[in-house]
Formats: sequence, C-alpha cells, structure tokens
Amino acid sequence: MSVFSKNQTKKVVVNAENHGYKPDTVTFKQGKTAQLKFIPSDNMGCMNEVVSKDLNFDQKLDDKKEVTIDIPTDKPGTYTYACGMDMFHGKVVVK
Ligand SMILES: [Cu+2]
Repeated sequence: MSVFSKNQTKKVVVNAENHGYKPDTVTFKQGKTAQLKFIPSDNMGCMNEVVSKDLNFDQKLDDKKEVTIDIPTDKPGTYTYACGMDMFHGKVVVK
C-alpha cells in the first residue's frame, strides 16, 4: 500500500483583492499526513509572506510558485496563520 494513500492536501488561493485566503478555513483529519498548498495570484500585496506561530512557519510567497507546507495532525485543534502584516487570516482545523 502506498504511503500517499493517506495523504491530505488542501489548496488555498492567495489574493489580496479577493478576501485574502480562499478558503479561509481548511479541515484535516487527525493522524493523517496533511499538506497546505498556497496558490499565489497576481494580487499579492503584503500577502507575499504567510506566517503561523501556531504551526511554526514563516514562508515567502513572492515567487508566483505554489508553496506546500506540511501540517502536523497529531493533535486536534484550530491553528491560525496570517499575512506578514497580520491583516488577512486563515485557519487550519485538525479533528
Ligand atoms: Cu497583509
């Protein structure tokens, strides 16, 4: 059996002129490998950086390339992330 069969990947489109992160909440099942894939747009502004203290990442999104971040799912909870200026917010729910 492939290890990828239990993988969960969710896409989030990043657009500073279209309400920020879409969707702004993604949910993962606890205990399964999870990845958040940020899809940059033409309207990035200060969203060219995404930061999460909860999930311990600080990632540049200024390259017009998709960026994939591994999300730990060992503990259930709600984790937040934001643009570099803390204006736009997104949530990761593990349950
Ligand atoms: Cu911002």
